[in-house]
Amino acid sequence: MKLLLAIIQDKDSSRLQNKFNKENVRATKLSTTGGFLKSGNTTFIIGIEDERVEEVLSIIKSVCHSREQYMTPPISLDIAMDAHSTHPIEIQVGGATVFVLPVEGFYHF
Ligand code: 2BA
Repeated sequence: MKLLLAIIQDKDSSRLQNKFNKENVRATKLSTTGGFLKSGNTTFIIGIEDERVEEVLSIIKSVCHSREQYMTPPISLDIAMDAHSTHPIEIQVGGATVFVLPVEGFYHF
């Protein structure tokens, strides 16, 4: 068995959840926050048999899209303590960041 941690964009989360239910993939959905953008994203915890890992990865790949997002870097001060205005920069987010971990034990009481 493997544990998948899939960090995806909120916009894709309902569709992914529906697809998991349809394909009988058991998952838990968490509301999370990206460390860089400091905005909301969604993390799915998925416990799945080894032979279904590729299937789950391709479901995630087919549902989750990458999108451009803009962020304004924090105002910086130079050595003379003058504030420099900063311009929004474009950032490519997603489709999905997925970790695949081995599972030592699985208990379902
Ligand atoms: P955030 O940390 O909010 O990052 C959002 C997007 O900002 C990233 O998209 C990436 O394009 C950019 N980014 C992140 N850190 C950066 C940096 N130090 N410099 C420049 N650009 C940076 P994704 O790579 O698609 O990541 C989407 C979300 O997945 C991340 O949201 C974070 O919540 C998670 N994530 C990505 N890599 C991770 C990792 N190695 N460990 C844990 N979580 C990760």
